[in-house]
Amino acid sequence: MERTLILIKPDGVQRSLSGEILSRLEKSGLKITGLKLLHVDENLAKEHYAEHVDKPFFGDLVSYICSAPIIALALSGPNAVEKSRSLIGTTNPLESPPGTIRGDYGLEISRNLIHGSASVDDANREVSIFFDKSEIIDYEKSTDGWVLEL
Ligand code: D4T
Repeated sequence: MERTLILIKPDGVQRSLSGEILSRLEKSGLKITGLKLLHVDENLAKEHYAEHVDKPFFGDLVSYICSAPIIALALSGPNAVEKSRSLIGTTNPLESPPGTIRGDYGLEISRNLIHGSASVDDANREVSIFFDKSEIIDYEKSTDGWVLEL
């Protein structure tokens, strides 16, 4: 089953939106298979955002993600990457439609509340950065057959 990495960024946690965001993701049918609160250090932030190292916003991005605790979660399900990205919305909250997490709760690109892996390859890399294998739990729910045609 496909898996993706979601981060509820420091602004999401500080604004007490963690429950709301988790609830939206969970209600989609995607399954929480990893979950933790952590304070990202500079090394982890630089590894996670390595693709942006040459961008002008890189320094601010690293200090923002390190500024307060975040919640990391692994979500599993068919097309988990694409589905969660559609629930999250576009990078800039101003352009993100109502009904998306960023569209409903964000105002600025540099405070966009949540990260979701952009591709399956990114997801595999990012899940392994944030979670040890032993922290990912695949399990069945009695409702699986009501979410998916098994
Ligand atoms: P993440 O990676 O946080 O899920 O965001 P996206 O996948 O939607 O967007 P991204 O990788 O292009 O950007 C990563 C991160 O950088 C912030 N950002 C981005 C910023 O502060 N200023 C900018 O001009 C851009 C393009 C927002 C998300």
